[in-house]
Amino acid sequence: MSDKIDAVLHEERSIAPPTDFARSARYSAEQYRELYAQSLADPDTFWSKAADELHWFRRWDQVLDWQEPHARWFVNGQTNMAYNALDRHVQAGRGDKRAIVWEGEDGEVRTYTYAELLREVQRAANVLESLGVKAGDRVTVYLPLIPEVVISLLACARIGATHSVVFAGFSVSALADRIENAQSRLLITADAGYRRGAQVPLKANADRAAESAPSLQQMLVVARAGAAVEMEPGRDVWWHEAMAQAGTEHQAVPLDSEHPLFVLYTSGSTGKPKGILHTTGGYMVSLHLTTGAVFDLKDDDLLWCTADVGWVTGHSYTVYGPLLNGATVMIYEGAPNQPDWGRYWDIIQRHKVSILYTAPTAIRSFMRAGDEIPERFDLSSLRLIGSVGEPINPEAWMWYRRVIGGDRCPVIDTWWQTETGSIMLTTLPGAFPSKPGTAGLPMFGVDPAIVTRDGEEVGPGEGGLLVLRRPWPSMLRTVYGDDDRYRKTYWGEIPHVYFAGDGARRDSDGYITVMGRVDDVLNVSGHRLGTMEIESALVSHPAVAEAAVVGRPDDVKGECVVAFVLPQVGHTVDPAELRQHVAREIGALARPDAIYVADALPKTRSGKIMRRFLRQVAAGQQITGDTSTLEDPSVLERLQTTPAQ
Ligand code: 6R9
Repeated sequence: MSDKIDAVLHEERSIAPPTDFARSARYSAEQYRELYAQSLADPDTFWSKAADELHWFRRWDQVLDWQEPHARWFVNGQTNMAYNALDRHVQAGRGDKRAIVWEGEDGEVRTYTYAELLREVQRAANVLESLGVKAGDRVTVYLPLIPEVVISLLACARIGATHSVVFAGFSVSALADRIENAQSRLLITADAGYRRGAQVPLKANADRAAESAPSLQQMLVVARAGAAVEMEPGRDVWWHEAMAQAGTEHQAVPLDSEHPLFVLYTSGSTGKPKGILHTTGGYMVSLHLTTGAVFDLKDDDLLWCTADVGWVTGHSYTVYGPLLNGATVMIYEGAPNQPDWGRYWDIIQRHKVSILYTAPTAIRSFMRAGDEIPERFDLSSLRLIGSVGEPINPEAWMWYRRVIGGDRCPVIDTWWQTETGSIMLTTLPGAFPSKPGTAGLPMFGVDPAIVTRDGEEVGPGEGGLLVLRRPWPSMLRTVYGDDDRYRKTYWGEIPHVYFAGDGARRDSDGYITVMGRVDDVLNVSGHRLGTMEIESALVSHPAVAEAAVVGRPDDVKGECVVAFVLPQVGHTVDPAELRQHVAREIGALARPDAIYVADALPKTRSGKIMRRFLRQVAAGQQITGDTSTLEDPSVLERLQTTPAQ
């Protein structure tokens, strides 16, 4: 893969930041430029200043010790994540401020002030210690999106136990693999969780996983759903019983800056999931900085990041980043269509959410359901809306801005990864004009480049591989238990730079557009096309709500374009017209050879389209490979019997 990726979709729109927003924004364009320049020219000063905004039990001796590919940040510093996220605010007299507003799928609402959350976390830290959990031990967390998940994470961080969250939608074997890989001694779970009204038997799953995970010694079980479960004497403890007995005093443990904070598993395109390891000090500093800057946080904001805590977005921008900033977060337990597609808008209206951070897959589902649904609600409390997780198609971006943002809220498209820990690329709201579908500029200290396989930079507008040329505080430290895989995957592909695995291009203003995973690139008649651009062209047709594009081997062209499309509700897709539309938007080169009109696409539980299965469908092959991370495996069966048009 030595070639460049052709950039074919020409998006010319640029939307200036609203004047009101810009006037009170944290950063102007000039301030950003000055600080960004400093962050590269004098990183020691820049990062020392950022770290000094937090509490350290012992100050660091050195900002960065870089022995490629291993970084140590804030060397020999001692701090504590939970202390900075909670105690610091309570001690400063902000204990009465709301930390969490939580809403269950059934409508129950619970709020925690900072003082209340601190008490719960202190109790939970005492519970963990009474179970014998010590700094350095691993704790797997398999919980629904309820306040106890936040309390568990912070309690682990408080005592120095390394948490490993496994999304509650994952299967028994996925859970067992992750417990085993992390060698966790404790599992925190619940009797059951709710998913679209139905109960998910978490404790029963955990019991089965425990059979093949010998490291596991104990289970702490939250009573969430009143489900009947078996409690194994000597191994299983009810959360509420243990919490009732625990004291509310607990001193946060001073931990080395490089103390492991969490492991989070992310699927590689091949092989077993990788346990991405993050440590304490650098992650904390990056999260404190980026949450304040990117979301332009104000004291009275209510920030709603819709991601489950099972994903990195939930770790970073539901839990750690906002709490480090003393912000109030909205957390909603359930699905966006419970009881109907108006649920998010109802939550925003009732709780007066001011910042919404969600994923393109959700945005496209809302588009598909129709404008009339959000239009029934008062969304005027919103002042900023954001997107993360996938490339956002320009049409979805425009829809998001118009229908949800009322043509008033800046839209931030944020590119980052489980591995990067925090937001790497975005357009700071209020400082710069946004371009639909384009993430934008690097965050402080981030040094991106677009290169060929040989590491040579490509010119403006040309597509290539996205790399980061220097370490940043919240970068992954290794792949848990497999440092070799860390070296090879991230620092071994292209010499001396971090390889993100994504294709991207940079325009003459320096804005970077991320075009998707490099594995998803097509080669049509010698032109390398990113799937995202063809998908964006498809979605810009009024009859198409969502699209996924893959390549199919072709004798003549090398590869040809195969499109899977979901019709917009109330529309029918005319394949001939759609082909013409793509040809008009991008060029004849990208015209799909085959179009499948589908009722759903195969997605992971975090909403990312799994194109490798679509490639198999398109080629008429058997489905092979691990389908365990799919939200709904039956989608594949249906697609296999759908005729291509
Ligand atoms: C935070 C998160 C990472 C991959 C990443 C890229 C894709 C995320 C994106 C984006 C284009 C954006 N991605 N944000 N692509 N524009 N704004 O999603 O982490 O689950 O590890 O996924 O998601 O392909 O490499 P993670």
